[in-house]
Amino acid sequence: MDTERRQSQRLAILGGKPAFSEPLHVGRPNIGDRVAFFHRVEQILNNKWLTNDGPMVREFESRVCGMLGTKHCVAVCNGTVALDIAIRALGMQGEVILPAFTFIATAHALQWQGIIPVFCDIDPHCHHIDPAQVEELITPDTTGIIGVHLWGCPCAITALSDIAQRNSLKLLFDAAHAFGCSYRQQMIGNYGDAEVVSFHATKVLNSFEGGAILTNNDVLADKIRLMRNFGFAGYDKVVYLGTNGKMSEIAAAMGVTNLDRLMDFVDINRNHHETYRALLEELPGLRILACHNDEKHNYQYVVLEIEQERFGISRDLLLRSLHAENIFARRYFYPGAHLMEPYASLYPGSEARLKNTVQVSERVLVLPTGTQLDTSGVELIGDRIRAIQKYASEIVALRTLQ
Ligand code: T4K
Repeated sequence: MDTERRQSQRLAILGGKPAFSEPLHVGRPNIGDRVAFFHRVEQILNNKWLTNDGPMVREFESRVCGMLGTKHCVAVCNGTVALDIAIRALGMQGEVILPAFTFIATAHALQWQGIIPVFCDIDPHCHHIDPAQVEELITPDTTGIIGVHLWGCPCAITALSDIAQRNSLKLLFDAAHAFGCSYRQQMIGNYGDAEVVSFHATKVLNSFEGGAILTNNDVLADKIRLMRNFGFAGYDKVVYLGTNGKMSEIAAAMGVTNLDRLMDFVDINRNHHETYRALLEELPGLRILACHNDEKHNYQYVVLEIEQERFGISRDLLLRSLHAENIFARRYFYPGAHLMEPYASLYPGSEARLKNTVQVSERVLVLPTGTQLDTSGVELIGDRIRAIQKYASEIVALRTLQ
C-alpha cells in the first residue's frame, strides 16, 4: 500500500477499519531457530538433568560472560529474583535510593525485604535517575543506590559510582532493559557492585522467564550462587539464607538458542528505530528518544514523548486511537512507582520532589518493535500516528461528544 493511500484510509477511531487485523503488542517475543531449540530440549530430556546448575545453564552463563566480558554471570529464574538476591547479597538495608520512574519490580525487590525504597526524580531528557537529587536524599540510614538503565540506555554510571564511593554505599544497576548495551565502550554487566538483567519474554533476549546477576566480584558471585540454591554448599550443608532462584535447563536452552540470533534481533530493532525516526521526528509535539550512536544498543524500546499542546491530542487519546488500530502501544511506567501500592499509602507526598517523573510518565508512549514487524508494518504504524495528528481536532471533538 503506498503512503498516500495509507494516509487517506479512515482512522479506526473515526469509524474506519483497523490498520492491523491482528493485535500488535509491545514485547512480542523474539524467537530463534526452532530446530536448534528442539534439539536442545531433546538433549535435556536425554540427560535427565532438568534444573539446578545443569549443563545448559552453565553454557548460557559462560556464553553471556564471553559476550559481555564480565567475570561472573549467575543465571536465575527471573529479573525480579535476580534483584532480590543481589540486594540481599550486597547487604542493603535501611534505605535505598532508586528512581521513581521504573518498572514496579525495582521497588518491590526492596520493600519485599523490609528496605525502604526512597524514590528519586529523573533527568527529563534521558529519563534516568538524577544524581544531584540522589546526593540530597542520602541519610544516615542509606545503604545503597539502585540505578536503572531504562530503555537500555545507561544511566549516569560515572556520577553514581562517585557518589556511592564517597558515601560508602552499595551500587546496584537494574539493567533489565540493557542486555547487549554498552557504556563508554564497555558492556553493561561490568559496572557497580553488580548489575541485574532480565530475560523475560518481552526482552530483546528471552529465556521464556529468566534473569541474571552479573558481577566482577568473586566473593559476591560465590555468595549469590549459594543464595540462588537455598544456601546449599553441598549435600546437607546450608551456609546462608537462600531461596529457590534457579534457572531451569529448558529456560537456558531458549536463552542459548536466542543468543545465537541476538545480533539479528538487534539489527531488526535498529532498522525499525530508524524507520520510526524518519517518519515521526519532524512531527510537532512528538519526541522520539535517541540512542547513542557510538555505543552498542539493543533498540528494544521505541519511546515517544507526547506534548499535548503542540501535538494536538493527549498521549492517552493517541493511545486509544492506536489501540483502535490494533496497535497496542504502552504507557510504561505510568503513573510512576511512587503512586502504586503499597508506596502511595506508605510514603504519601513524594510527588513534590518527583516533578520530572510525574511529567514524563504522563507523556511517554512505547511502540511495538522486534521480529513481529517488517518495515512496512513500522511504516504503517508511523503513518497512522501522522494521520492521528492530522485528524486530531476531529478525534477530540468525537471524544467530547461521547
Ligand atoms: N526491572 C525493570 C526495569 C524491568 O522493566 C523489569 C521487567 C524487571 C526489573 C523485572 O524483570 P522480570 O522479573 O520481569 O524478569 C512487562 C514484563 O512482565 C516485565 O518483564 C518487564 N520488565 C516490563 C517492562 O514489562 P507487562 O505487564 O507489560 O508484561 P506482559 O507479560 O503483560 O507482556 C506485555 C505484552 O507482550 C503482552 O500484552 C503481549 C506480549 N506478550 C507477552 C508475553 C509474556 C507476548 O506476546 N507473549 C508473551 O509470552 O510487564
